[in-house]
Amino acid sequence: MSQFVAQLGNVATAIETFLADALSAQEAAGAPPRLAAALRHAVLGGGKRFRPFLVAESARLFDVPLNHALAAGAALECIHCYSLVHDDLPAMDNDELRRGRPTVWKAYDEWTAILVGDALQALAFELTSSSEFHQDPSVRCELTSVLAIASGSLGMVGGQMLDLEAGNLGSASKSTVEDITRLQAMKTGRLITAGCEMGAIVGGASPEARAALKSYGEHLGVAFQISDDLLDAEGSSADVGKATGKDAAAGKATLVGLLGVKDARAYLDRSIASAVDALAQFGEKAGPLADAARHMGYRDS
Ligand code: GRG
Repeated sequence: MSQFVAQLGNVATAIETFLADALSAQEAAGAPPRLAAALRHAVLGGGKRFRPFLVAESARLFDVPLNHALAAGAALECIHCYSLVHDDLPAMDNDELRRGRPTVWKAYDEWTAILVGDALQALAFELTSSSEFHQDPSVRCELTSVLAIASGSLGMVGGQMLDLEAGNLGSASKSTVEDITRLQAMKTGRLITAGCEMGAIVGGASPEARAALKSYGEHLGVAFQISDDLLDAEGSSADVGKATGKDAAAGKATLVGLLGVKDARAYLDRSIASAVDALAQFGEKAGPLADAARHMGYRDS
């Protein structure tokens, strides 16, 4: 088993418990039961927890134990889960299957799914700003700021806007490689990069070390997205746990669609190599992060 797969499993177990506890605390404090149940459906029992892994492994480079990186990792996972719940809505991607189960709007209804996303976004910032998890106020402030910027108009939401705009207004067919890389860097890449930076913040990294992790995250984000597009083009729905073949059917602009599978794979390989190079200063300690980048070359879910 690669260092990446082993460590991803450790982080996933710890994050599952952390998130379950956070939701239980809200339930005990009186959160409405229907919302609480839908939140559990959205957040627990699925997901690779790849973004919390990035937070934990980036922080571990500075000798931060896993427990101390969980709140930041869980906050990032809350933003990610909210984005999936909203993306699956009929008004957006209109998906009925996510993580091998019915999407939240399908299992409940649309208004509940909208409120689940809203509640998860609020929970994310409750976690980054809580003194229970980080004593240093400047760490809380920086975590909150990095996550907010990566999530908003200049990051994930902005990228989603460009994507839906191109699809709904029919301009996707005119997209260039530059358009697609910018859109994907915002929609998917910014949260991945934020995970690496949040680990650096929790670890009190030097500006140089933080910049190296940011660069790693940017290349990894590109690799992640191309591998996701390849899975959509080539993977089976049962393996991937969500509908596949949707990009082509929806006429969505992707690098795989524009460059073809062979050139997209070459782009993927270059991104993986650049991600691994960016970790040079951390030596063997960055083994699981380097493995994570290499894993993008042979992802099956
Ligand atoms: C609704 C504001 C808003 C944004 C949505 C994330 C996103 C933006 C859309 C999802 C569309 C999509 C499939 C993007 C590809 C990259 C991606 C986020 C894949 C899913 O992430 P994984 O593979 O999923 O980490 P798990 O289930 O393991 O957490």
